[in-house]
Amino acid sequence: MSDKFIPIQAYGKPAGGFGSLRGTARALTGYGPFPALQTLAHVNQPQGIDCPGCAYPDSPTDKAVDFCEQGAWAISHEATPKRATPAHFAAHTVSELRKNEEWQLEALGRLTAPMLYDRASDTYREIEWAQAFELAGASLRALDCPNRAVFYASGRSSNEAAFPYQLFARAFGTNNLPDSSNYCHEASGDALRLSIGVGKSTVTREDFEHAEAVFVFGQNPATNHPRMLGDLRHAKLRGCKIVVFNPLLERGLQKFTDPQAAGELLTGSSTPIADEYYQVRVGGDLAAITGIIKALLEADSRAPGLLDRAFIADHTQGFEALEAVVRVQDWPEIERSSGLSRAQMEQAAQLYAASNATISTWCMGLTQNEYAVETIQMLTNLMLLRGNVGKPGAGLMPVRGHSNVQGDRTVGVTSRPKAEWLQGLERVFGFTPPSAPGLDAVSVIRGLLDGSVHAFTSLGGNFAVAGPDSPRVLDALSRCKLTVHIATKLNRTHLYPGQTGLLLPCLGRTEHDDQAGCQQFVSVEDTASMVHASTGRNRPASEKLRSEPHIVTELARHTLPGSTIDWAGMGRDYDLTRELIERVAQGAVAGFEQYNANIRRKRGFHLPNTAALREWKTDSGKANFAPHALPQDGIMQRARAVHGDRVVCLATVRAHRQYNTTVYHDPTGEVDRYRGVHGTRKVLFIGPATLARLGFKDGDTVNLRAASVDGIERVVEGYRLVEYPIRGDDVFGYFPELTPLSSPDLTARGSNTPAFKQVPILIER
Ligand SMILES: Nc1nc2c(c(=O)[nH]1)N[C@H]1C(S)=C(S)[C@@H](COP(=O)(O)OP(=O)(O)OC[C@H]3O[C@@H](n4cnc5c(=O)[nH]c(N)nc54)[C@H](O)[C@@H]3O)O[C@H]1N2
Ligand SMILES: Nc1nc2c(c(=O)[nH]1)N[C@H]1C(S)=C(S)[C@@H](COP(=O)(O)OP(=O)(O)OC[C@H]3O[C@@H](n4cnc5c(=O)[nH]c(N)nc54)[C@H](O)[C@@H]3O)O[C@H]1N2
Ligand SMILES: [Mo]
Repeated sequence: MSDKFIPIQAYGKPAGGFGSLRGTARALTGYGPFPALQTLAHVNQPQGIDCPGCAYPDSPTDKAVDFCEQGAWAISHEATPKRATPAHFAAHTVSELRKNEEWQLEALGRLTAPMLYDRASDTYREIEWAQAFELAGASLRALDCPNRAVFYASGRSSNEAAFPYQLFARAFGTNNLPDSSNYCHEASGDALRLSIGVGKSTVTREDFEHAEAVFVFGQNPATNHPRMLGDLRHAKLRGCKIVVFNPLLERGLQKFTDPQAAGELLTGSSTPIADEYYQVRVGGDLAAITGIIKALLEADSRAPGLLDRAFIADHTQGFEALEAVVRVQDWPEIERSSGLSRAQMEQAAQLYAASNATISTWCMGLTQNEYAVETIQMLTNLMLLRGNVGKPGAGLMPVRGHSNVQGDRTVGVTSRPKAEWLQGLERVFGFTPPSAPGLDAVSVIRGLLDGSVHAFTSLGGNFAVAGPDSPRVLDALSRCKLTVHIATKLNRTHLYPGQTGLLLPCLGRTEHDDQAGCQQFVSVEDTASMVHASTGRNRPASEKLRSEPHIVTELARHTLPGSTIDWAGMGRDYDLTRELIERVAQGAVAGFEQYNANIRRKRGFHLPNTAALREWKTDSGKANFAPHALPQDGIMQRARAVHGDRVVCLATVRAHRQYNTTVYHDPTGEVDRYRGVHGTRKVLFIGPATLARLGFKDGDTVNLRAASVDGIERVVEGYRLVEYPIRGDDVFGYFPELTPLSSPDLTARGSNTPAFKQVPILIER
């Protein structure tokens, strides 16, 4: 990234603190004297802007400041003064632009005008909006079947954009509505729906004030949900126990100085976060949780009273089956598979048993594994054993990524719609939507590779770079008849246009959205199911930008000329869209009654969570214990059977200075503060024992080759090995650069989430 190579240094300080304040200041100054500072004052405030950074809930009490360093970077990059103008595109062919790294594309700044790819000159050229819509509509109508088209959504768009988007796809005739959730928390939703009848968090931010223990699995909140660290710190100061499961010793989970707490900042003190830090193996959580359940059951049989028998009897089914499965798992196998000792799991069980209200949170460390659904169900089993669902201070909390990924799902963006939702669409709009499931993200990859997908539309995101096999998927996109990208910034996926290739620039969430003289606001749902308004204030980056709802509805109007749906109305009056969502949701999603009135309340409204109310919308009408034995086979075993025991397990993670595929350029060269990385992203963290076993040493430069079993070569070159305190054979590095090593065949069972944390690779000199 920068020419200056600063060696990797261990980060000895607590996370947060002045480093975080300095980082925030860099976000503000690195991009000039723009509206970002004013903008930040409104972030996550009532009547303000919802931070596009992450989906962590806002503070339920009034806080003058409720954003973080990472949010400041996300916002300052949207509010950048830099522009990727038509002149820039005229001066650089698409082939030239492809030579840029991700951060360089991002650094070009905001897109300013609608553009069409011109094959003869290999450039994107400005066109009129009306022409863009007509071209897209004509190409879509020319497809031989609606299922040739795909409508991808990244979870950053508002409900008011996502709702017409899914309506458009279905009125066009397809459920091909993959979303970033397919790459992310799909396994959480699948596991929870089967176990407790609802695929969302049962926890609200208030619960953190009452929890006696919080178990944090596979999550790095200092980088990805910094406001959560504030909640953990407060909980900790009250005496709540924090128990972490993570193969990496993440700094923020060890020690944290709250940059919003003046006392700690000035005295240089910090709060230790984790009471216990269990370094599980990658993919070892299933075994670790099995061990904790086993220890709990054993302790309860010695001294009864540790299980919530009344809850188990009244609210659950399947307890005996769970007991039977867990009883036959032996400790040596559990220890080997989890990477933890029996004593550690017994200790975790004791901490769990001593708490009367426990929250479990998790993120990508659990979902992007082959046995993700099984793992999350075992975690749910553990929580059910002590009635930790549906009481204050307790519950299950998948911590979502994109700021409105949950809302997009709620308003219908999914390739597997519920029958009630489709019935609602039929009732309100008078057409019969397709009922066959559509393609999820990984199935779209296959469809692109085998040529059965002909048209690709995206509402945000960086589809190809975010998913497995990116180089092949990018090439396949350029063989499409149509590509349409609705985006704020240029990214690599846009640089592989189809026969008709459109790039449509939209307003960001921070920007003032005026429709026919009337200011509009949008709504978003956070990970705790709070739906609240977001009102942009900044002057749009260009006069030619259109809002996402406008672009989506105009695309629909031009594609479906005979449609009786009021597309134009939804494009200019978001109250109408909310009214339509409310009507479709009747009988399908509870909580949208009086949407337009409630969204105008100070902090919006909460969508009720049936499991949190102990109503179980499952097949059995109870919370289901879903037992799973330890797997006898797995991605790593299969790869080792072909490539031998030099195969190691690569988990791809985020650095501090990035937002998914968006890599930020920090002028100081900082890449990943808490892991001590400066100057380069091409590092591979590796444990001392693995280094020795494979005959390498710290600092060696290596190539990484996927231990593929499908005969396809996947290689990245020029990585530096960094010795890091990792136990066992797991290695770690950054996505998106390492994503080309992932194969679409390696996914979580059932949910088809790519196993981005379990990529079998070989390290070569
Ligand atoms: N600033 C910033 N914020 C973000 C994002 C961003 O890129 N930048 N991305 C957003 C999105 S879309 C998402 S989904 C979230 C992602 O948030 P996280 O899930 O925190 O992100 P990752 O970097 O993927 O971190 C995964 C964590 O899991 C650990 N881990 C890996 N494998 C395993 C395992 O098998 N078991 C266990 N127990 N742990 C494991 C890793 O060591 C790491 O700490 O963040 C959201 N917020
Ligand atoms: N190897 C590996 N791969 C992963 C992961 C991993 O941990 N490891 N994590 C996965 C996860 S959890 C996720 S969620 C996916 C993310 O996958 P995506 O959501 O597809 O990717 P992003 O990088 O978030 O998308 C960034 C782009 O969104 C556009 N954008 C930004 N803001 C807006 C807006 O307001 N409106 C519109 N229309 N466009 C906007 C910009 O053009 C920007 O370039 O990546 C997945 N890929
Ligand atoms: Mo995500």
